[in-house]
Amino acid sequence: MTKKNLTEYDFPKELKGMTANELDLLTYEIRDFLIDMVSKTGGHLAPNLGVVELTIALHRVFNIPKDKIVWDVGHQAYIHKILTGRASQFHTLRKKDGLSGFPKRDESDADVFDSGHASTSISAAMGLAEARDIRGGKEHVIAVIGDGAMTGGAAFEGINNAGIRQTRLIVVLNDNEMSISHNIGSLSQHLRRLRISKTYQNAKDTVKKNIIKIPAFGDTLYRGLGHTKDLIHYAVISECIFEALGFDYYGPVDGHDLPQLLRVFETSKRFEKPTLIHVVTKKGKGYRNAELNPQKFHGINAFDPETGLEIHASKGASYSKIAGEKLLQLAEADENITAITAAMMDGTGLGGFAKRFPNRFFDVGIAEQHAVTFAAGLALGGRKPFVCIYSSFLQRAYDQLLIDISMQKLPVVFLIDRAGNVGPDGETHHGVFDLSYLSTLPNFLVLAPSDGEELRKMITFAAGYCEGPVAIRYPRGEASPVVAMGGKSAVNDGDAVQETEMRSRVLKRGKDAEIWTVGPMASMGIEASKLLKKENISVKVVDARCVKPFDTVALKNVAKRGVPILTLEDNVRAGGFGSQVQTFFMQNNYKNAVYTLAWPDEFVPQGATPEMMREYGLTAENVAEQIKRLLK
Ligand SMILES: Cc1ncc(C[n+]2csc(CCOP(=O)(O)OP(=O)(O)O)c2C)c(N)n1
Repeated sequence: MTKKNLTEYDFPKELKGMTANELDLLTYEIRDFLIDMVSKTGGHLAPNLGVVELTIALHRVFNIPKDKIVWDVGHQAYIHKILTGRASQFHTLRKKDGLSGFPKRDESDADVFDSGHASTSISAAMGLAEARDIRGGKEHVIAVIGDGAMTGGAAFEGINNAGIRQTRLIVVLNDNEMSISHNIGSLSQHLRRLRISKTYQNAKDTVKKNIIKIPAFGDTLYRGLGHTKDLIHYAVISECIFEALGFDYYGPVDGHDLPQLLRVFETSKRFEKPTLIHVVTKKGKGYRNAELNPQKFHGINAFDPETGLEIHASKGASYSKIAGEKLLQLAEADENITAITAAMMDGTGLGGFAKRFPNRFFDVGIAEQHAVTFAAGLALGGRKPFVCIYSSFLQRAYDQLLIDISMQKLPVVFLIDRAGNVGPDGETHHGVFDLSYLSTLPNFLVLAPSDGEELRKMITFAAGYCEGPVAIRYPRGEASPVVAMGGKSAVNDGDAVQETEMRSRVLKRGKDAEIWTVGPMASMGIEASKLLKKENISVKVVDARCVKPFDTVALKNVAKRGVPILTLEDNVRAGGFGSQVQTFFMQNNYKNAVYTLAWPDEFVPQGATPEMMREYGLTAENVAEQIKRLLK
C-alpha cells in the first residue's frame, strides 16, 4: 500500500471505505502531517495528536455533517478539519484569511458551533438535540469535551439540565489528565478513580479479546455489539458522578485503540438517553517531544520538528513574566498576597509563585466566575488576592466583577493578560473588550501600563491600595521598551494615583495637538509625532495610564488650549477610553475636535497583530494623517 499525501484523499467520502489497515496507516499519516504543518504555522499540536483515533472513529461511525459534532474549546478540531476536506488549506492555518485554529461555521457545514472558550459544548449540543427532537429529526449530536474543559461550571450546568430532561445526546469525555497544565480538582481525582478501576481493566481485556475474533469491519463488527454495554459499562456505578446526574456512563475506553473506539461509538448510536463515553488519551501522542512536554506543545509557535525548539524564541521578557516576577517579589514581603489562576498558571507567569508559595497559590481550573468570587472571599478574609487571568476569559465573570467585587469595593487586584489584539487565535481570544466592560464597574481603577517598568510600578501600587479593586491590563508578548521622555519612567513607585484622579504622563511635548495613548500604543503615538514633526507639526503625546478614572485635570487643560485631541487604544471603540473622553468633552461643552482610533464594532479576524493593525488603520501613518485632518 503506497502512502498518500493527506491532501490527495477525497475526505470525507474515502474514509468510509477504508480497511482496518488503511485506517491504521491513516493515523500515522495524520500525525506526520500535523507535526509538519504545525511546526510551520504554530498552533495547538499536543491536543490534536491525542485525538487522532478518536476523531477518525467519530467520522467513520457517524454521518457528518448530518450528525453533529460540537468540539469544546475547539483547539482539538484539526483532524476533524482534515477529514472534512480541508487538509490542503493547512499551510494557511491561523494566518490572515486562512484556516481557523477553531471550528468556524463560515468555513464548513461540518463545523456546527464556533468555539474558542471552554465548557460550552454540552449546552450547545443539548440545544441542537432538543431542537432535533422538537422537529422530529433523527440525527446524532455529539459533544467532545476535555477533562480540563469539564472543570468549567458551564459544563455542569449542561449536564444538570440534560440529565433531568433525558435528552438523547452523546458526550465524549476526552480525558488526558491535562488541562494546559496538569488538570487539578476533585473532578479530576474522580476521573482518575474511574480510570484505574478494576472493572476498566477487565472490560478492556474482554473487549480486546472480542475484537480480535472479528476479522474485518462492517457487518461482522456488529456481532459483538450487543455485549458492549455490559462489557465496558462501569460497574462501580454507585460512585460515578455522571450516572448520579442522569447520564449513562460508558468507559473508560482506550482512546488510542481504534477498533475499540469504533465499536463503542457504533453501539452508542442506539442509546436513547444522555450518554457519557469516557475516553482516555495521551496528550501529544506519537510525537516524543510533545509527549514529554505536553504543556509546551499545547499551543506552540513555529518550531523545529527535530529538536522541538521554537524558531523565533522571544528575546526580551514578556509582560506575563514581568507580572509574575513582580508579584513573587512583593509576596516575599507581604504574606497576605495570594495569587489565583483559572488554569493558566504558565500563561500568566505564575509558575515561580506557585512553587515558592504553594499555600498562597490557587489554580481553580477553568472556572473564571469562581476565581473572581473566590477572590472576593479571600479579600473579606483579610488576604490581598491577585486574580491573574486573560482578558477574553474574564468576560465570563462580568457579573461577579460587578456584584461580588465592585459593589462591595473589595481590594482585589486583576492582572489582565493578553489584553488587546492577540493575533492568530482570532475572534474568540482578542482581549479588545476589557476597557469597555471594566469601565462600567463603579469603584474600579483600570490601569494600562505602556511598558514593563510601568507594569512593575502599577503592581506595586495596586498591592498597597486598599480602597477598592484595581485592574491592570497588558498585552501578549514581549514588553515594550521604556517609552517615557529620556528613556525613563516619569513617576516613582506609588505615585500612580492621586486622591481622586489618576495622573497621566507626558511622553513628548508639543503644542499643536495632543495624542492620548493607552498602554503600549504609546510607541505608535510617539512614532506618529515624529512623522508630524517632519512636517513642522508639533504634537504632545500623553500616556493615559489610568483609563478609569481618567485624568480629567489634564484633559481640562487640553480643553482650555482648544487644540485637537486624538485617542489611540487597543480596544474596541465602543465604551473604550476614547469614547469616554468624547463623552467628557461633550458633557462639559468643550469644543475641541476629538477623534478616536480603536478597533471597530466587529469581530476582528485572525492574523498577525501588526498586519491586522495595518488593515484597520491602527498605524503611526494613519494617526499622523488624522491629526493633519483635525488641524484643518
Ligand atoms: C473560558 C476559557 N478559559 C480558559 C481557556 C484557555 N484554555 C484553552 S484550552 C485549555 C485546556 C483545556 O483542557 P482540556 O479541555 O482537557 O483539553 P486538552 O487540551 O487537554 O485536550 C485552556 C485552559 C479557554 N479556552 N476558555
